[in-house]
Amino acid sequence: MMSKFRPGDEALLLVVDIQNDFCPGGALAVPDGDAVVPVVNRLAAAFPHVAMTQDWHPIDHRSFAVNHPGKKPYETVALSYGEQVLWPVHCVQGSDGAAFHAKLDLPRVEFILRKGCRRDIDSYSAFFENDRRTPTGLAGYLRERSMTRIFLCGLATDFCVNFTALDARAAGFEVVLIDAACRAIDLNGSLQAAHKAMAEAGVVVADMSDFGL
Ligand code: VGL
Ligand code: ZN
Repeated sequence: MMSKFRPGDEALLLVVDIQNDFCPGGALAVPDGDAVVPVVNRLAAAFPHVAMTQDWHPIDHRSFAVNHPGKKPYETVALSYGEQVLWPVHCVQGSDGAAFHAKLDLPRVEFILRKGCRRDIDSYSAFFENDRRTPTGLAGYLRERSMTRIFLCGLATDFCVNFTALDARAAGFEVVLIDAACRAIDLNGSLQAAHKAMAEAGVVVADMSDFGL
């Protein structure tokens, strides 16, 4: 079969936040989130370089509704850097919920980026925290490794994957979204908005056959 993409040394598969809390039964379950696990396992075999992100919050994190008296999950608050959705407690540092899904089988992962570690700033994007200014170091890592293209999969399409894709484009990387290996939270039309924003930013959408899979 012809494959449209032949990821080489310049390409990274970035596996976003496939953690227990984002899978069915977890604290912030993404519908059907665990369905991406076997797809990502297959996909990773087509990539020389694979990295992962891990949402990794302290228990007193400002994105948790319980840390805002009177507020409920999925309401929003104004924080110093702008509007922030309040989430159920999820991906607490060191908890089972923060662990990667047990069926992920990615022995060649080279790099794990933990994000959302600062109490006062959430971090959807793997490049910048939600203040849009505090870098995570990922852009520097990619540049130092001479990687120019990032292929994205994981959870959730409309939050962490979307913000990562947009920041990657803004930083000058080519970005390919592998839709079949992503699932969304879809809060108030956020999935449609994310697809539109990514398309406008020049994110290319791929399916599994593009990798000969
Ligand atoms: C995420 C909400 C809160 C994600 C992380 O991984 O998309 N969403 N924290
Ligand atoms: Zn989070």
